[in-house]
Amino acid sequence: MDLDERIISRAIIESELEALHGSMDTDVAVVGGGPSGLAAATFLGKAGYSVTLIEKNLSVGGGMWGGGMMFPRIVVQEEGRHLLDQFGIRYRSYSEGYYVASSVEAVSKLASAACDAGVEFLTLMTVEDVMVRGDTRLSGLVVNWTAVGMAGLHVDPLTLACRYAIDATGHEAIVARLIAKKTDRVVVKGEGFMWAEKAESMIIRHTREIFPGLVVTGMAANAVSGEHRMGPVFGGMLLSGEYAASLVIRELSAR
Ligand code: 48F
Repeated sequence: MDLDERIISRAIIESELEALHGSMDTDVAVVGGGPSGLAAATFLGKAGYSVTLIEKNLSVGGGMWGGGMMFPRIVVQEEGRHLLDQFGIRYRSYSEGYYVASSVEAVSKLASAACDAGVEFLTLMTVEDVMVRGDTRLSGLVVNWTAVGMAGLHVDPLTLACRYAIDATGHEAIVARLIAKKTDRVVVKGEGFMWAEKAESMIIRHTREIFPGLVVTGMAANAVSGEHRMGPVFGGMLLSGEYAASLVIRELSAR
C-alpha cells in the first residue's frame, strides 16, 4: 500500500474537528484529568451523559503519575478499595486497610475506563475563564490552546457550552478561582497544612456545587473549603470523583 500524507493529515484534522464540534455543547465538561476528574468523567459517561474532559497538559493523570516524591506508587485506604476493584487496578495489601498500587497502572486504567465510557478528551487545552449569564449560573467554559498561553501570544479564546462543569483542577482550584475573582458568591479559602486523615475524611463533604452549574471535586474541593492536604493517598480522589458524578447525575436527571 502506498501511503499518502494528505490522507493522514486530513484524517487527523477532520476527526479532531469533529470531536471539537461535538464538544461545543455537552452535558458535562470536566476540567482537569487527574484522578478525581477521570473518575467523575467515567461515572458520568457510564450514566449516558455526554462528557468532555479538558486537560491543559499533553497527557491526563495529573498528580497521580508521580506517586509520592517520584516513587510511582499510590496508596489507597480501605474506603477507596472498591474503586480500585471497579477500575481493575491491581494492588497489594501493605498493612491492614492500606493498599498500594502502581501509579502507571492506576492512571492507565482510569484513562482507559473513561475512554470506554465515551468521554471525549481535549488535551493541550486550558480553561481560562467561564461563561456566566447575569451572575446566575455557569453556562460554559472559555478555552484556549495551552501553547498560546505558554508563548504569551495575544490570541482570543473560544467557548464550549455545558449544562454542568466539574472543577477537577487539583490544588489550584482554577475554575473556582476564576468565578471567585468576579463574584463574591464563591470564596476559595486555599489549602491547609498536610493532615491526611482529616483531609481524606472531609473530602466528600467538600465535594459540592459551589456555584450553580459548577461542582468541585478532588483537591480542588478541599482547596475551596480550606481543608488540609493529604499527600499520596488517593482513595479520597476517586471517591470524590464518584460522588461529584452522582451529584451532577442527580441534578441533570431531575430536569
Ligand atoms: O492535580 P490533579 O491530579 O488533581 P486531583 O484529581 O488529584 C490530586 C492528586 O493528584 C494529588 C493529591 C491527592 O492525593 O494531593 O495531588 O484533585 O489533576 C489536576 C489536573 O487539572 C489540570 C492539570 O494539568 C492536572 O492534570 N488542569 C489544571 N488547570 C487546568 C487544567 C486548566 N486551567 N485547564 C485544563 N486543565
